[in-house]
Amino acid sequence: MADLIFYTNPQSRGRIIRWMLEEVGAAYETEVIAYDELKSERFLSVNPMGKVPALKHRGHVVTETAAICAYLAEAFPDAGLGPREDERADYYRWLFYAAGPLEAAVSNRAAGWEVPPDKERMFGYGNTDRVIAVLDQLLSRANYVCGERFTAADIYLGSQIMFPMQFKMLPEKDSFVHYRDRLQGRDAYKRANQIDEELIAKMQPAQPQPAE
Ligand SMILES: N[C@@H](CCC(=O)N[C@@H](CS)C(=O)NCC(=O)O)C(=O)O
Repeated sequence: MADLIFYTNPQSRGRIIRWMLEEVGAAYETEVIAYDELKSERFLSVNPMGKVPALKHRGHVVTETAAICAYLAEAFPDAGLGPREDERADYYRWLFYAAGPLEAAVSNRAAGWEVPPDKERMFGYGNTDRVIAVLDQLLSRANYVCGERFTAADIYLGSQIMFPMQFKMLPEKDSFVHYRDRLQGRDAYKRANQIDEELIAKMQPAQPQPAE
């Protein structure tokens, strides 16, 4: 059994972890979990939330996509994806911003719900437009979360921008588009994408062939 077991579905946030794993470069085994198997007893024993992605490393389970990214960056320091000392503030700040305020704001908006103005104080993200404006400020001042160096925080934050933008759930601000283009040019991103696209193709039912 491999040291690293990656539980995923290629049509899920597992794509973020595939990208992270490809950046890390360590050997890993993939277990594809179909959506109708997520609440099976077998998978619930890995993640009681019945959600993917999940990772098992030397017998220890990590769930939550942002936590898995941070964990892998720390477990494989030679990949250089964790923060240097002077990058820690930005790294943690924006990693948690993406997993908390950004994700909640984008998914609530996609579900057609906005925080009523008189309740903004109660919600960690307050107001969706402000969340987006702050992100725009961040990405207008530097190429990456920690300045000029790519880190695991870009894998997570970048994915939380790229996916919603693809589905028109986030506006195509110039700073987001330039950031997306920088990230999508990475070899590990392309490799990860290809692996998941191939898995999706295999999962599709075979199409009837035209008669000769
Ligand atoms: N907070 C979790 C969310 C994971 C999540 O919602 N995964 C979705 C796929 S993108 C899932 O497994 N949905 C299936 C279900 O809830 O039954 C994370 O960041 O990893």
